[in-house]
Amino acid sequence: MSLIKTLYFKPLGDDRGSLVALEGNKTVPFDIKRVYYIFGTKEGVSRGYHAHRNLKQVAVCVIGSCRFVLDNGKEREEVVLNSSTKGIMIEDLTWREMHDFTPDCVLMVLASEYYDDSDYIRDYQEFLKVVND
Ligand code: T46
Repeated sequence: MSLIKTLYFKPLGDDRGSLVALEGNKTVPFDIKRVYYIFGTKEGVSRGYHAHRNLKQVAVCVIGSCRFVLDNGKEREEVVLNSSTKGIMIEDLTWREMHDFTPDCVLMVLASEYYDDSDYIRDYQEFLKVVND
């Protein structure tokens, strides 16, 4: 099974333009406790390089694009996010890296938990130990 789980959001368009609605436990498969967005990423900068012990997230590039790398300790896959109607699901215990941000990129992330610094695993060797134990 692929590591990349893509979610497609139906645009509710009319002749004025488009609208996408994301609802917890409906379009997004968890209760949404937090929303954050990443923008103004400098050229050549990569972000992420961590995993979470207990956090599910959906990431959508609402403007521009960036490339995600997901790694479960056994496989590594990548996907370009470049559409406001397409998102990816990021499960617990998945190492993530984000690269190739376009200057206009606005990456929106919906999260199942409140921010908790202690939930982060920032060392790749520690991540491998946790997933392989
Ligand atoms: C993830 C990827 C996709 C907060 O105070 N609250 C928050 O909710 C978040 C997400 C971050 N912060 C603070 C912590 C740092 O001082 O904002 C600063 C930047 O966060 P970080 O370096 O963790 O950013 P990224 O882009 O490396 O990672 C973020 C999320 O933290 C992470 O959970 O999955 O985006």
